[in-house]
Amino acid sequence: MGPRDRKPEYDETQIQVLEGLEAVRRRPSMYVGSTGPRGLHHLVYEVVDNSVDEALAGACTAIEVTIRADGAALVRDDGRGIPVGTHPQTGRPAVEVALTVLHAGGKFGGQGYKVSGGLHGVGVSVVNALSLWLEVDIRREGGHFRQRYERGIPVTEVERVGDAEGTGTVVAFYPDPSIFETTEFSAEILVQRLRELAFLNRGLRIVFRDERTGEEREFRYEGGVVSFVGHLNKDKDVLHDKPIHLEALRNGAHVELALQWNTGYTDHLFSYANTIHTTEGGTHEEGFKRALTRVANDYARRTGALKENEPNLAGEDIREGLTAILSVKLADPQFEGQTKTKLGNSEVRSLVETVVAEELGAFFEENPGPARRILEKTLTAARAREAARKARELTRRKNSLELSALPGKLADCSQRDAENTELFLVEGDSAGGSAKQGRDRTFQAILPLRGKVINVEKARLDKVLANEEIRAIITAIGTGVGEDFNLARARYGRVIIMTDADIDGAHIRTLLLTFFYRYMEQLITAGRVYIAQPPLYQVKQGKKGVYLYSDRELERHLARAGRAGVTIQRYKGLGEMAAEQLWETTMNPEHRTLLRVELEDAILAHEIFTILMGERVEPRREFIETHAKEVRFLDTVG
Ligand code: 0RA
Repeated sequence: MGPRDRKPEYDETQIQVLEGLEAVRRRPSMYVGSTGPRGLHHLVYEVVDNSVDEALAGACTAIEVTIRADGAALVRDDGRGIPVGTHPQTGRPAVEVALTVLHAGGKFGGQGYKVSGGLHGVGVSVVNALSLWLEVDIRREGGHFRQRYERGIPVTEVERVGDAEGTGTVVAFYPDPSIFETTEFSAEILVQRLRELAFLNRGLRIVFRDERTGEEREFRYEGGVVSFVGHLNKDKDVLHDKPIHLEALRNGAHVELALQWNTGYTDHLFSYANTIHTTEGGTHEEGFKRALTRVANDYARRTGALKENEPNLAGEDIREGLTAILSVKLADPQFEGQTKTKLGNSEVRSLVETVVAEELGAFFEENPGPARRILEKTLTAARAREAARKARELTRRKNSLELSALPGKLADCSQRDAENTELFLVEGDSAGGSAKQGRDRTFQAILPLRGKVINVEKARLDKVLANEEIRAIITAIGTGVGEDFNLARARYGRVIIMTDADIDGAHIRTLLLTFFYRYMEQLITAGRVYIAQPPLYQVKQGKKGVYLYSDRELERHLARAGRAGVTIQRYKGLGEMAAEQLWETTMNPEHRTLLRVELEDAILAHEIFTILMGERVEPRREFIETHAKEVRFLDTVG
């Protein structure tokens, strides 16, 4: 029965379908997170996840993702093909049900590692509802079938357009511009996620093609998470050549872990549940950390590296310089937390702990060389931590003495409400002076930075905490750092980095961002770190003056206004601006633009900071040459 044979207004399933699609279109953020770039790219991930499911079921070997020249996205796989036969409950072709009924999902009652919660697994029907058009192309049962939809509604039947050999699915779609702020896909964002998926699904071939530019990439990692760790450590000096790998399938759950220590001072544990990056951690991380701490302490005691009267090694010491990927796949993951990226299944904690303790214990026994080097590093870290503890106590506000402990150069605000207040970290004394004069002192605090900000990528905790500028920042913000970090203690709602628009300013900004990323990551993920945007130019024409924030704005302005009688002032530094100007252009919430620092893509951020601030010079030069002006992990906030 085709749509023309039906009376749509009386057809209950059809009405339900329209209502369902309408609900998605009315509140898209509920389904894909946002209508910004994040939500846009989520559409592609949603389709790709279905193809990955086919791969996990052993039915698919390759996935192709293409951004077509017209800007549409296309995902092709060689899986079994979405079924086209009649779906008994609705009397409609199964593929149409999958694409129009919310939560019908790809699989009808199939098992496997189904993703639930979070934003993933909302179903291809959501992608369909949010697309201007979508075309699905299926090869199955010897036939080639096709159907087209517009804004989620079928505009053709499922048509058999020919014969076909083999099986597979192609989904092509163009996001609805009336829903999304932008419909331009970013090759870089897609590549990042596709590579991650290839790492997390060992052996799976994922091809990316950007027909707008001709770029083509292929990802396939026979080493899976081991390759992933190798990739993350590629610009680091490592303590043992091969990442440690362990894997187990127990109680229907799959646990896989790769870990490798490097000579650095920070730890990088990236955990996943059903290939979703669990940035808020959860039970799998807890189980892993417990096991690692236990195994290392047992080993240190047994070998006599730790005497009976000495206290246990702390988890953070053991994890110093560790890069690890922990991936669990389970049937019914519970995602919790603010951003639904915290794994909640309690059975996973002991499962991971048991598996890791057994296998890692065996590794330590069988590989005394690496074990000894890791242990030595841990002991050094423990000593440094003891030294740092003292430094840190000075920077932690605890009691009624807190005010006297605040840095002397901090010009605090009068309000003490941590929601609406702002801390400006300002480069240089003269800009600091202007900012102090220009600010609204009720809610804006100024901390001028005059000394050198330490590069935290190259220094251990004790050194970092001994740095005067870092200490002032930590004390002013009030949250503590690392394991002690507590967002509830933040003294300000926003921390705003305000540096000059030159190379030195960019350098200080990167140093500060590296510090926040490595020591106060949650401040960033909570969306509380910003970058001020001072104007680059003031253009005057007669009595009228305007501020312009980029070369592009300047060009546009001059094209419109003409050049007659125009004077252009270029600001070299914040210090050149009068207090009133700084307030009007950069600090006044009514007029300013702030960039919010986003760290959604932790892997990309890790790579950028390692390259920008790490030991190796060559990758840094290459990076700067190819990405001279971009600050790619930043998103604009009006
Ligand atoms: C339902 C059932 C089966 C496969 C799929 C859906 C399927 C969905 C998508 C979405 C993108 N690519 C896909 N490939 C397959 C299993 C069908 C069977 O058992 O033959």
